[in-house]
Amino acid sequence: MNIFNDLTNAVNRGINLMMDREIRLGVTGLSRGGKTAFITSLVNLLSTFGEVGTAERLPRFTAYDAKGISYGGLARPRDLKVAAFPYQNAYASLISEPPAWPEPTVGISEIRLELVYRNDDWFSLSKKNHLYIDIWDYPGEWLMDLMLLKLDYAEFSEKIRKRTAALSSVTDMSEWIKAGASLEADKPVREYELHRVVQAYTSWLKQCKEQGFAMVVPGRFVLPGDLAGAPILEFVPWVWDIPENCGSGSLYRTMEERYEAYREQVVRKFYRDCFSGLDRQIILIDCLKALMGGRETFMDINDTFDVLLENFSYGNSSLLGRLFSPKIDKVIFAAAKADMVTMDQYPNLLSLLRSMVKQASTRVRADGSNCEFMILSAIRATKCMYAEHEGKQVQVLTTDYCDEAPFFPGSVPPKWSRECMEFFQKYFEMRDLRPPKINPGDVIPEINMDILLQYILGDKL
Ligand SMILES: Nc1nc2c(ncn2[C@@H]2O[C@H](COP(=O)(O)OP(=O)(O)OP(=O)(O)O)[C@@H](O)[C@H]2O)c(=O)[nH]1
Ligand SMILES: [Mg+2]
Repeated sequence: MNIFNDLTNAVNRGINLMMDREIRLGVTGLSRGGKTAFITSLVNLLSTFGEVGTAERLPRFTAYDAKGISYGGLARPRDLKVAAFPYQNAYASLISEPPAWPEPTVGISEIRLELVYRNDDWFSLSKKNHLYIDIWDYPGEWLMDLMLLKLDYAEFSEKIRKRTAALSSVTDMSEWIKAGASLEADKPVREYELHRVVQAYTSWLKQCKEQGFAMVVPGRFVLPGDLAGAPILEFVPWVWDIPENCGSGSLYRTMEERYEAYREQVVRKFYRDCFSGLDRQIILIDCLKALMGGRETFMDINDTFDVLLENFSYGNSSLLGRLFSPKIDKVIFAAAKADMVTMDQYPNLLSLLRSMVKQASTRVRADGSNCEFMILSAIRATKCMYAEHEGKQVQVLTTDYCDEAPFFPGSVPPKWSRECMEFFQKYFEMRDLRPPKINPGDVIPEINMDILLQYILGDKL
């Protein structure tokens, strides 16, 4: 029965792919980058398709009216073993009193939605077409692990060794470096001693994460999920001299085996589950946070996305290609949480985003993918208004909370420079905004989601 179901699924998927009736949308973003907020808002919007007022709410999603789209409901997920994306919980927390942001994600989940739209082909018997949108959510901490796919244990160790040199003045790594130096790589593993070093290394990774660094690997060390306490997480990069005779059974070889097992059984599986076969990709970047973190964190994000995107397959998707080697034919880089700045800062924010992902986006484009940039807020927590200041009209932000006065957060530089960054760090007011107040049943307020919908769905309908 199972084999029959699997076969039916595979055949259905094949037909959907050939008919171009499926979009596998990859939502890519670091921890706290806004992935869950984005998916929640997207599902919320799609579920209003067909209702009165939707076209007016999404004026730049021109395909909506042109194709008479309506929401077809939740579709059968592709993988029945994966948890369902907790949309109802996320929406419930947004409309609760007081409203709360969706919880940080601790595992993988999937949601598959169906859209129904008018079939204008004169030769077709059916008047309706169906488009399935498949989205996966996951903890941002695990995303960085994708870079390990291309590194063996020695290369991984070398990468971390270089990082320790680069970050020695901005993070404190003395504990694990010192503890690790007393390990004997050519002797049999002594689990208790190794465990102490693993813990110290994990504390350093957590510190890096808190300081806003993106390259925190292995990601499962900071968020182990169901692997907590498993031996597969008991290794550290070897950043010390390697003795000549590290035979089988030695500490070095044992850690190498564990790293390889981690790479194959954890990271490759994660990649297969969440990222293989993507058609379209949205890359969410929190530019303001990166800039606030200082030069090293800003550069770190830049380098990180460059390395990360190497793991995806970009290019034009032909009919057969869709079936046998799917490629991402459209990528959108979005500066997330744009509601944290006033509208007059949007051009600068966009320009900052472009400068941050210059290398990565150039490569994506060179591979033949269509590539766009935009500013976005999936869950808009502020409104931009005019207020009088020293006799002039200036833009300010207001929130739904009457205990919060209108404020001007500050200006955003159009690109990175030391002076601009220092000015930004000193004067920009980066508030922890509370979510907007949403009445039950109301649509989640957002910025530019209609542009995004037109870009990712417009040509598929
Ligand atoms: N102002 C504003 N804040 C946002 C928006 N989207 C997300 N946030 C903030 O960013 C935080 C993280 O958003 P999430 O969507 O949970 O981020 P994530 O990428 O899913 O994070 P992980 O699950 O940890 O990987 C939220 O709790 C909000 O504080 C937005 O559109 N506007
Ligand atoms: Mg999340």
